[in-house]
Amino acid sequence: MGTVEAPTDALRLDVAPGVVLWHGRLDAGAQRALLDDVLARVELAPFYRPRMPLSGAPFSVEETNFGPLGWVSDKSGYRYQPTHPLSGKPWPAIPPLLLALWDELTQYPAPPQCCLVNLYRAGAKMGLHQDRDEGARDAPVLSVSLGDEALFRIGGTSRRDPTRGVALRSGDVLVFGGPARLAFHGIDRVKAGTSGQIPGGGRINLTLRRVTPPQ
Ligand code: MD3
Ligand code: FE
Repeated sequence: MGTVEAPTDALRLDVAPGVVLWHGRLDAGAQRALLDDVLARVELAPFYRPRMPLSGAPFSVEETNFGPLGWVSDKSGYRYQPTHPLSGKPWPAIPPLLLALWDELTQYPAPPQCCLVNLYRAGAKMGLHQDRDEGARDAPVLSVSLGDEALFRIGGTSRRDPTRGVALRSGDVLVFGGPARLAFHGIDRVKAGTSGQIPGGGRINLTLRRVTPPQ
């Protein structure tokens, strides 16, 4: 696996225990290359709109996945599955640049199995939640932001814990591990038109996860 471009001006910020923000980790060229790769793979696994378990209420975010296991949500619940819910086809592979970033920034001894791709068009947001559908809780989660700026919110492991807001810009990379792995988090809002990078507008977030324990 090759080394990922490391801009000398990338800034490591310790946002909270277990949360590291690599501000500006991908430079403009790397963002462009990753976005082109992501959009080519999305042709093979189009965005769809997930629905809430039980109620069937639609998400404001559209989603797809890359990798052996994709995270999906519909009326019957949340789960990981190897195929796209509409086409029934296997998800495309995870982009090599993201696999290299995972190795470099997490040092976890096994590759990620899921790259969840979230598309935020105008007005889309994601309520405060925990990611707890994964068996491999010792593995960190790594997220990459592309496109318009977002206001990310992170709290503690109880919904009542105080939260803080963090601006996420295109090229930023977040790693969540240890005490932050089960922290409540969400996206309050996306500032429309702040990047112009995503065709049709908005923001794309790529989240890498290990789903099952290695071996
Ligand atoms: C903190 N996505 O897909 S990424 C998600 O920007 C999700 O689309 C948001 O939350 C987005 O589940 C936030 C940052 C993130 C991802 C996973 C986490 C933060 C996390 C898991 C544990 C703790
Ligand atoms: Fe999440």
